[in-house]
Amino acid sequence: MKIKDIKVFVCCPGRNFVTVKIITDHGVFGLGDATLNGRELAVVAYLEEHVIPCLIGRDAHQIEDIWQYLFKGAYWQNGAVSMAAIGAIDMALWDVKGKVANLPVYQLLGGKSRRGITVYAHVNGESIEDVLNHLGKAIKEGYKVVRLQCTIPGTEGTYGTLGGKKNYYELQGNRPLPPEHPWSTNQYLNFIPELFKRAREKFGYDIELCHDIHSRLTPIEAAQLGKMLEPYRLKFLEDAVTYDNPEGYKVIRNHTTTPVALGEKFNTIWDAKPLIENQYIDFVRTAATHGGGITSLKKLADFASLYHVRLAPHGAPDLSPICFMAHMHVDLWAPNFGVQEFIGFGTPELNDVFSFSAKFKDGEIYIKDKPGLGVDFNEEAAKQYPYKRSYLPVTRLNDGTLWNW
Ligand code: GCO
Ligand code: MG
Repeated sequence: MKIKDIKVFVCCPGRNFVTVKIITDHGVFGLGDATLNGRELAVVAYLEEHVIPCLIGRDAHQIEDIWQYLFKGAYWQNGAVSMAAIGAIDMALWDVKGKVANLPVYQLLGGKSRRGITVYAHVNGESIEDVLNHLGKAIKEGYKVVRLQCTIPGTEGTYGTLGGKKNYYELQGNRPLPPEHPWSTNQYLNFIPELFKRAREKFGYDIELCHDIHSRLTPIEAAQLGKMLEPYRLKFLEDAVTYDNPEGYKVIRNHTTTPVALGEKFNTIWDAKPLIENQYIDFVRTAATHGGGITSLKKLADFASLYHVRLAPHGAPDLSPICFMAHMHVDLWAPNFGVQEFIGFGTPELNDVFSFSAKFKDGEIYIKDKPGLGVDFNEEAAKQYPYKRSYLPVTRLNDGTLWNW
């Protein structure tokens, strides 16, 4: 079964997505997500100019060889742009294989290890009261794990909060240049323990809680925060510091028993390797799109399992439903799955372009057994939502120094 054609679509049903469609000479097609938030067209060029011409005529069944060919064969390895391109091709090939085998992808990985996929919801607000109200609603809806983010008083545009935006804190569109947000570590460290204290006072310890620092702290500051949060027993603290220096995570580990999650920006298993083998982290958050596809996640899961590290795949809205469904299959299979980030099933615009069958019940997601990934892409609908150049924000300290957003 040969690869006959590969198409790349860019659309913006609320935010930008890059979608890859691999068409085989048997008529079967597969879909992949190549979205790299704020740098979408770089991946399109990488695919169209450098990847697709090499793949036409190749055997669509040789997923592993194609992965190696695109990774090792390029000489220039790693990097978010190239790995998003490889991730999309890889997902699309697993989709094709599943359709040909007439089996859902999780069956090809080894079958189900669990009944449903436990997810964590985003709960955010402009004040502690606001967050607690939303947390109460999330618990009523059935969530068992929730991530809490709150505006730090005086710090407009705090990561993870709405700050006047209607739907989602990172909602894109018509941003001619990156917006800039202020940041004060001191105010943040003064405030966050109170948020979790109040959440525990009001809702007790049955609900599992997480928090995303979004790489705003230094290792010793993150260690301090982890220690201050110990009485509130978090499921994990996410992205405490940037991951470029794994030793930073050693500092955190040496000072606190608050569990740590990392990896939404990992592009390869080698990014994760020192953090996992030194047991500096508890959850690895690599996404199929940014980490080179299902083939990569399969290896990462097996490697992580040797060190009691569990998967908590990235599930932000800048990953398309194709990546979401790829995660559903990996999560169903992986013996060391932990929890899946989940931001809901999407807006009407999104569901106009992408369709998939999944339902939420009692904190878990269940997918319908369909051959392949079980997701569809409506090319005609996508044309109604043309690409809009857009950026993630940047952060500056009060004195103007550029900081990690
Ligand atoms: C998360 C992430 C996202 C990222 C986004 C960047 O935990 O879901 O941190 O919110 O900021 O994916 O494009
Ligand atoms: Mg995050």
